[in-house]
Amino acid sequence: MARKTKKKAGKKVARKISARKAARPAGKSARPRQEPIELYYWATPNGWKISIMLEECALPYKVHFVNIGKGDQFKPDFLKIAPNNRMPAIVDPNGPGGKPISVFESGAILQYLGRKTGKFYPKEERKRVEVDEWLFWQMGGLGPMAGQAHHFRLYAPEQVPYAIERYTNEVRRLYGVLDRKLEGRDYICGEYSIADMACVGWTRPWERQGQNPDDFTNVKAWLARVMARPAVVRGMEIKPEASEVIDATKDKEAFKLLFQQGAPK
Ligand SMILES: N[C@@H](CCC(=O)N[C@@H](CS)C(=O)NCC(=O)O)C(=O)O
Repeated sequence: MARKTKKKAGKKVARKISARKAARPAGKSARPRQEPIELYYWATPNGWKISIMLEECALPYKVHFVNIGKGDQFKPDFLKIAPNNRMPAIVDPNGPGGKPISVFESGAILQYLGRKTGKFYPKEERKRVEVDEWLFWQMGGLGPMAGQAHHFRLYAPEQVPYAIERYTNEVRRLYGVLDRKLEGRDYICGEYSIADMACVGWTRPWERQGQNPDDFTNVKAWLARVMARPAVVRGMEIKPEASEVIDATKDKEAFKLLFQQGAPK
């Protein structure tokens, strides 16, 4: 279990998580020490992808909460590493050539960490292509469509039946695609990979997307399998202080910020 310490710096809360120290076989030279990866995160399906991967790889990391309900995603310092003003993002102090690198877009971060560690991202080209296909399927399909379903079903200030129907149906279609892919497999691409990590947070809230998991028995079993992994549980447990969390369905300012281009010009 990763050791956790918490410190408060003004309004920001950072959490430092150190990796489990693997016992080094006698006679093996020490690898350069991995300094903690800086994780810019909020507890959402896209944020979880990265906290799960960091936990699965037992990499040391430090969490910077990007409070998207309060507009942290528009702060100039954050935009330097995440020009799309969306979290997650990371800064790896031990990037290529031993120099720091920042990465934004959750799919790119998963691939980067997979290449860096050699874990959960196969090296063999055919297998890697398959993982990429399902990662991009999540990035371009399941994530955006489920996000729109959440928006129109739960957050939109007015009921738009056309949009609710369109996105609920599209998510249903995508669940069907995933269900067929999972037939006879424990994980999306056979072995557990970054494709599973990308999808789990987006299928967990199936209820909010108007779906019935009993219609997709392979997805239901896979979700239970992935959710039972201790690293997934730890990755999804990382939460800001309750007082920092704003419910955009109830808070008008947060709603404007998130959904009505409330970003400072
Ligand atoms: N394609 C991006 C999407 C990231 C994204 O949409 N993040 C959301 C939270 S899940 C966010 O930062 N929202 C802030 C906002 O909408 O202003 C990725 O996968 O990294």
